Amino acid sequence: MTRRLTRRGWLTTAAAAAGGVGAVGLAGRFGLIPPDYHGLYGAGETLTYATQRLLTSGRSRAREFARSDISPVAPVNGPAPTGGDYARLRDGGFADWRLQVDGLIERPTALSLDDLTRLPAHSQITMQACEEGWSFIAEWTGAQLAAVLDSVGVAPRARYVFFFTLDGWFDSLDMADALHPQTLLAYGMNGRDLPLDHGAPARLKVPRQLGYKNLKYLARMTVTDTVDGIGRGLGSGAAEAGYSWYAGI
Ligand SMILES: Nc1nc2c(c(=O)[nH]1)N[C@H]1C(S)=C(S)[C@@H](COP(=O)(O)O)O[C@H]1N2
Ligand SMILES: [Mo]
Repeated sequence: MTRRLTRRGWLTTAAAAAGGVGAVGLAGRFGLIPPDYHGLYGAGETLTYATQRLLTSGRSRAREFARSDISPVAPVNGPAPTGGDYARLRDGGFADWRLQVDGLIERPTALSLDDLTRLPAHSQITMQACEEGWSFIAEWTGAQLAAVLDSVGVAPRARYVFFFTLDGWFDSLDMADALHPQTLLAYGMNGRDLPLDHGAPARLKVPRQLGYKNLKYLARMTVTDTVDGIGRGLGSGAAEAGYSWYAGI
C-alpha cells in the first residue's frame, strides 16, 4: 500500500527528524545507523551518514586530480613512532612486518609487504583533508582493500572492517567503504615507498572520508558484524575522542 505524504504529514515527519527520533527510525530501516549514534550528537551523526549514503550511491567516487595538482609539501599529522615494535620493524626494512587479518573470514592470515605488492597495484591522485582544516593532494599506490578481503573470503554477514595500528589507533569502515574501488591499502606515495611519517609500511587510503579515517602504520584488520566489544563500542578511537565515526566528504 502506498500512502501519499500530505503536507501535514511531511511537516510532522520533518519535525520528528529535527528532533532526531524520526530520522533515526528511518535510517535504521535502511541500515544507515552509524555506530556512534547514541548521546548528545547522535541524531546529527545519523542524519549526516544517512544523507550521504542516500544521496551518494555506494559507488560514487572521490575526485581524482592531475599529476600537476600534486602538492609540493605534504603535511604530517601523527609522525611515525620512534621506539618500540615500530622502530624494530623499521630497522629491519619492514621485512618482519605483517598485517594480521582475522575475524569473519574464511582464511585468517598474516600478509607481508610482498603479499600486498603481489596484488594488482592501483594508483590514484586524491586529496587528503584533515579535520583541522588543511589538505594536500598526493598520488597513492596500493592494493584495493576489496582485493585483500576477497583473497581471505569474507563472510556474508560481515558489516565492518576494523583496523588497528602500531601507534595505538583503531577505526572501522562499513562494507560500502571497505569494498569501494578507491579504498586502498597504500604502500606508495608520489611514486616512492610510503614515507615513514605518512604511514609506512602500509596505510589505509579512504579518499571519501576525512584524514583521520586514513589510518597509518597498520598492524591488524578484523572483520566483524558489530562494533560492540571493541573499545567503547563506538567503532573508532576517534569517535571516543568526540569525532564522528563517519567522516564522509
Ligand atoms: N596510525 C595513525 N594514523 C593516522 C594518524 C595518526 O596519528 N596515527 N593521524 C590521522 C590524521 S588526524 C590525519 S589528518 C592523517 C594525516 O596523514 P599524513 O600524516 O599522511 O598527512 O592521518 C590519520 N591517520
Ligand atoms: Mo586529521
